[in-house]
Amino acid sequence: MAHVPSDSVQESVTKSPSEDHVLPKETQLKDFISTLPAREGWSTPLIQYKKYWFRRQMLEKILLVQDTYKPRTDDIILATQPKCGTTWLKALAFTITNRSRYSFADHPLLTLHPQHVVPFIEIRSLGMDHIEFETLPSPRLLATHMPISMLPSDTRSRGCRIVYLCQDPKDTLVSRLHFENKVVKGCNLPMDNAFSMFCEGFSPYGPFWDHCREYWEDSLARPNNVLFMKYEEIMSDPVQGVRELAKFLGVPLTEEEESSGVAEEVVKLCSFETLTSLQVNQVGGVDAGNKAYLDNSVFFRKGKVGDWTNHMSQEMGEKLDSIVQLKLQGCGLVF
Ligand code: PAP
Repeated sequence: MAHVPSDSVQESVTKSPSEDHVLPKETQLKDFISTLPAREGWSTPLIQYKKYWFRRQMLEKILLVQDTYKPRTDDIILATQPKCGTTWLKALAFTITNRSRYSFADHPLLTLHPQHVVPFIEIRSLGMDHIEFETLPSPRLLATHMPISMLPSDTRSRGCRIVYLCQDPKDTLVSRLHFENKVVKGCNLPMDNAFSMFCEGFSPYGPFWDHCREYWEDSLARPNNVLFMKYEEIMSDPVQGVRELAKFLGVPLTEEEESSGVAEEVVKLCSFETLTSLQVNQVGGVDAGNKAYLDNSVFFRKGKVGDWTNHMSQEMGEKLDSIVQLKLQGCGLVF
């Protein structure tokens, strides 16, 4: 019988939903979520669950997928915090893992948005109304923004492979602010407010540093299962990034592929320039509810490292850097 934790909010901060209770039905879930701390500031209020902040709908889904998503050993999970390069990672991983099926001249990404080709575990993906995970053929390529500690525990026991992509927090914040203001009708959040909230660890799926740190530490403990990548590193040597991804995903580039320039082809197809030149990524979109409309084009803005300098002061950048540095102290992860 499904039930929600009855004791207190505190319980939700210390125990995992998959650990100690059968998952609640949706109405019970809503009741449970209404007992959690909520805070306004972003375009919609965020709810705190186990130190992380989520939109209500996301949290409902996160709790539900503990029950509905059954990890398979060969699942590949692309994990990011929002605005850290999800779209790019989806394009790269999809192209790499499907390269024996599709030619570059007639590739699905020429007519499908990268967000369409890899479904999120906990979010209704752009262009996909309902995904029956069980019906997807193996190996499944899936995406998530969930912290690693909130992935169903079977992802670990079954040895699923996880690729985590993170990005400099300053650029992530800038990207987040633009996205929020563009997607949500009537939202016009100023940078100063967004900056203060982000620095407090109050952002969708934040605190930023805890999300990165969890994946980072797991990548050190389980290097064959968790690959930790940085947006800036792929950007500075994308061919090497493709090689690294292919190797980790169990489909390393062959000598023949190396000499025929397959990695370069992958990089070119998935580049910001190519993707933004395609009609599918320029027009259309979906109503995401809650006054939000997701244009296909909204996932492509600048695609540049260091754009933060155009949107916040040097002092703000230094302040955020020092907060993140302090929070990540001792774990070896630096930005
Ligand atoms: P999501 O987490 O909401 O799915 P995500 O894809 O992480 O969004 O964020 C979009 C960012 O990735 C944008 O960054 P910007 O706002 O700083 O410009 C977007 O431009 C960038 N992006 C999208 N596609 C690519 C790509 N092919 N190469 C590099 N960056 C990309």
